[in-house]
Parts: sequence; C-alpha cells; structure tokens
Amino acid sequence: MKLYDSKLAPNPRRVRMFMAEKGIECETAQVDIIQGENLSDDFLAINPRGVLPTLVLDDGTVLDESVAICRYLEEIQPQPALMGTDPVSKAHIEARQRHMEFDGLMGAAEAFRNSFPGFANRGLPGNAGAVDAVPELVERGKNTVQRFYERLDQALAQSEFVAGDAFTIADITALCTVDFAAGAARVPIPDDCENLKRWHAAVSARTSAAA
Ligand SMILES: N[C@@H](CCC(=O)N[C@@H](CS)C(=O)NCC(=O)O)C(=O)O
Repeated sequence: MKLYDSKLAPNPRRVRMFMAEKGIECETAQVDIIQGENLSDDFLAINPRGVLPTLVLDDGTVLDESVAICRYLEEIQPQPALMGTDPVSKAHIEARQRHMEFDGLMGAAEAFRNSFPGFANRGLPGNAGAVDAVPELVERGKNTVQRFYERLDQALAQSEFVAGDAFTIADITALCTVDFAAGAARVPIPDDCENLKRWHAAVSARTSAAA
C-alpha cells in the first residue's frame, strides 16, 4: 500500500502516528499542499477530492478520511488496540476522538485557513473550487481552540489519557490538534492548563509523535 502524505498538515500526521504505534510501514509520497500539488491533475486522478491523507491499497482501493484509514489499519492489525476492544470502549473512544476533531481541530483549521495568505482563495480544503477565505472566522476559530484547551485540561484532571487510562486514537487526534493549534493557528497552550501540559509532554515523548 502507499500513503499520500504531507509532513506539514495535521490530518496526515494522525495516520502516520497511528501506523507508527502499530509498527506498520509502507511506501509514502509527499504531496505539497501549499504549492497546490494536491489539486494537480496527477493527484486528482488518484483522489478526486484532493485531500490528504490518502491511502491506496495494493488492490487499487483508494481510502481517504483519517479515521477511515485508521479503522482499516486497526482491522488488518488489531494490536495494539487503539480504537477499543469491546462495545463500550469502542463507542467511548470514538466519541472522544470526535470531540477532539469537532471541538478542537475544526477551530484550529478555521483559524489557520482563513489567515494564511497562500489560502486567500482556498477557503476550503481540497478540490472545493475557488472559495474566498473569511477573515472574520479567524477569531471564532481561536476562541474555539481556547475553549477546547480548557475542556481538555478538565478532562485530563480525571484521566491519564483523553479517553481513559489507555493511549488511543483520541490521543493521536488530540496531539495533532494541539500541535497544529499552537503552531500554525498560533494559539499556545495556556500556562494554567497543567493537566493538558502534563499529558502533552507525555504523549509528545512517544516515538510515534515524531513520525
Ligand atoms: N476529514 C479529513 C480532512 C482531510 C483534510 O482536510 N486534509 C487536509 C490536510 S490536513 C488537506 O488535504 N488539505 C488540502 C488543501 O488544503 O487543499 C480527514 O480526516 O482526513
């Protein structure tokens, strides 16, 4: 299989981390989103949606959506389990991972996308056509990230990891979100979020975080 990847973007990092946690390796190709390589005819022939990550299986099946790709990888290699092991843990981890996406990653993306000059007429990701950025959304995105940090800090006062006492896909989404929000979206972790900082240091030290 082959992973179409972008080192600078948060969603492909989620898949790279997931693969690293499982010890799965595959051929990769870097696609430069800033230069618009994901919108080239060559890439759109692979994935007409023009988004990354995209995983092409050996039989030619094309998968996109980070969580769908992770689901596939979890099915072909269940250990270590990153998406739960029984009906309740699977549902809980899925809910927490979606909280990380909707409460955090979307806000960070909104703040970055609508402020980065190179995306002035690429207001939506992928093959969405020319869509103007909306500068008014930057502040809303940053406020969303701020609230995300506060809620995550409160949750991490109760548990070691995002979805309980084990490292899961919810931690991967959360780490990729926090690093993207603090970096590209310029919303640093607040100083008083001690639980969040403790968790961030711990998950950043995992080998997979460097993938
Ligand atoms: N929900 C999708 C989001 C995919 C997505 O938006 N990926 C970004 C990179 S993080 C992308 O491909 N952007 C292309 C662009 O900005 O044109 C997923 O989880 O894979």
